Amino acid sequence: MLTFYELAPSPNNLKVHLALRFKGVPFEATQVDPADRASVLEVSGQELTPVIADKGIVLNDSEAILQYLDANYRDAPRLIPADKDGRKACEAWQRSFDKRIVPSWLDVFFFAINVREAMDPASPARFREQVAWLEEQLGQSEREWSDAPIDALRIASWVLYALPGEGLIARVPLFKKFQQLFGIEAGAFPRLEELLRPWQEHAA
Ligand SMILES: N[C@@H](CCC(=O)N[C@@H](CS)C(=O)NCC(=O)O)C(=O)O
Repeated sequence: MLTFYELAPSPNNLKVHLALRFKGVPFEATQVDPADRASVLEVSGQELTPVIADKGIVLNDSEAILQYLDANYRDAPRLIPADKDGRKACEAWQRSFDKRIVPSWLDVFFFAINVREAMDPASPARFREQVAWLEEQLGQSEREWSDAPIDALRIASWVLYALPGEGLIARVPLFKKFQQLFGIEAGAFPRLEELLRPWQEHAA
């Protein structure tokens, strides 16, 4: 069975967790202590998570892992479009989305995990502004979001920190703190909540 070396509160790890659950790939998660990378170093030769070990192959880097899963679990639904144009559209979307959402997200995240002693008090509101932009995009976009699950997965791997759902909070209690700090009211972004619902299940 696939082994997933997981640092559960981290977004790149959440991305892989979501991908495994979306594709229905059975896996065993080994939780990584952020202060002790020995197991990860031993299995992969480097210290960063996520890492998977599967069928004699060891892989790090979340994007590489997603590509691997699509290439090696072909009976499961694809995450990333198989055609070049579809892939390019997803990459363009990711660039514009990351540019908007990540800066304010990072400030709150590093504060929540005690890497920063303080955060800019404006960061949660800045994050919510970008989420409002995203809600608008979901209403206006002519793209069919379900055509490229990777787009929704990428949204989920950032925005689930603000809208985690009970299952993710039960699995990783730190998500309660993230949810409180980001401060999004339930029902404020209905299109986004609908998009996130299956990913809340996959995250649990
Ligand atoms: N590009 C890599 C980045 C990996 C990465 O930065 N992992 C973080 C967790 S998300 C990590 O292990 N950081 C080291 C640390 O927190 O000490 C990926 O997408 O997986």
